[in-house]
Amino acid sequence: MKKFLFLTYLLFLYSQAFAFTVSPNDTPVDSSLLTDGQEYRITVEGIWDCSNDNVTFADAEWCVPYDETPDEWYEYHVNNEPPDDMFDLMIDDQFIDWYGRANEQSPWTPHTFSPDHIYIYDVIGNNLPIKFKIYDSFYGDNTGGLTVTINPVPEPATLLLLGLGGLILRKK
Ligand SMILES: [Ca+2]
Ligand SMILES: [Ca+2]
Ligand SMILES: [Ca+2]
Repeated sequence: MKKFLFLTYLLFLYSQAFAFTVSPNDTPVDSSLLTDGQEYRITVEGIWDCSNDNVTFADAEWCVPYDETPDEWYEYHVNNEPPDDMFDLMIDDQFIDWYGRANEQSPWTPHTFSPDHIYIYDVIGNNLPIKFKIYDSFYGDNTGGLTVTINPVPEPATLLLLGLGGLILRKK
């Protein structure tokens, strides 16, 4: 029983996901340290108001112009050149292809619009924090923000089941 409690405690420590808000301003936000070699899934959710001339709202990857139908989200490349995506949520000063999905049954695919504005990106920890920043040409007219959650992979629930399975096998 003691072993089980200790294992549960370890899993609890291991499963510490962290979540924070990235505001659309000039100041990057650092995550906590990511364990070296550990895989993590970054999930970002939400929209923010960018108020630039021909765009009002953006999520982590796509944006929508105020003078068009609200569901016509599109990609706005700086100087019309990918991969510099205006309003993107950048990781460590890099533009990335956030993975989206058309609905909950669809697989996550790179640079796909998510109607629920949830996107993911998997990374391997290297004992450093990850730097998040929203890209914009003018920050003074922005409001809102994006919520970032970082979870170790596999999910803690899977780890708990694996741990229990190991204990049961050992008792046999
Ligand atoms: Ca702006
Ligand atoms: Ca983009
Ligand atoms: Ca992008």
